[in-house]
Amino acid sequence: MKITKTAEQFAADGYVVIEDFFADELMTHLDSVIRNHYGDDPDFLHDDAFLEKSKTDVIPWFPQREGIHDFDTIENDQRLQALSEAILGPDWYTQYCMVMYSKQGTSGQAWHQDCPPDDPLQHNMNRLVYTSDITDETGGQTVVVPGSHKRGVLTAGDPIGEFDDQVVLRPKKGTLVLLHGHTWHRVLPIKGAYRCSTNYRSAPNGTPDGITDVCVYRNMRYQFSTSKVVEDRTIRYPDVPQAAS
Ligand SMILES: O=C(O)CCC(=O)C(=O)O
Ligand SMILES: [Fe+2]
Repeated sequence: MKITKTAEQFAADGYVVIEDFFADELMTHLDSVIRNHYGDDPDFLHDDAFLEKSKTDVIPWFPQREGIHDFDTIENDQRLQALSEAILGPDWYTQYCMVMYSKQGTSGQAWHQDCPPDDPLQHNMNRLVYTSDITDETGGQTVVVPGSHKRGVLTAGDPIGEFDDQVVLRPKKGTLVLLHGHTWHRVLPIKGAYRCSTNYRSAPNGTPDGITDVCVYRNMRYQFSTSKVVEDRTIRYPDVPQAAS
């Protein structure tokens, strides 16, 4: 892996995919820790209104906050740290390690930006690790719009519509995906038994800790800490002209 080239590619595209980054045994182990934690039928954390409006069906888990250390190996990986530093600059920091789990038949995630791009320099970076294969059969593919981290705010519109220039990613077991928080991205519906990714969220030095508290969807800006829609972005069509009486 050429660190400088990878960082340049990230700067241009707003994401980068590196296959076979993590060893198979480590992935198998973490996948089983994740499956054991969630069990067969985990409950959704968010309220129904959020699930309905956001078209987002993920159940987050923060293992390190519960004293589970299995996930530290990735956090401490020297290659991942060097790559993070090359992209985020000196004194970048880790925000948290979050597992995101979705059940079979759920809708994945609608298009979003993890944080508002109002200030282009303030952003998070997702360091996504996949502990099992994501294929067209399992569903749950991650979809990105290359270069969209430089296009400002995600356009309002259909929360799950397609973009002409979208690219579908099918990360395999052991793949690392680095994803800029302003890049337009989504997750397709889940067809397999379950779908999970583990995100080691990070940010450049000086980025506020709560940078991802407000998420931008195509139909709203949503604040997680207050469970509130802070901006309605639903497209309103002009009124049909009234016939003269
Ligand atoms: O799980 C994925 O592939 C993407 C998850 C995501 O949207 C994120 O980590 O912000
Ligand atoms: Fe995201």
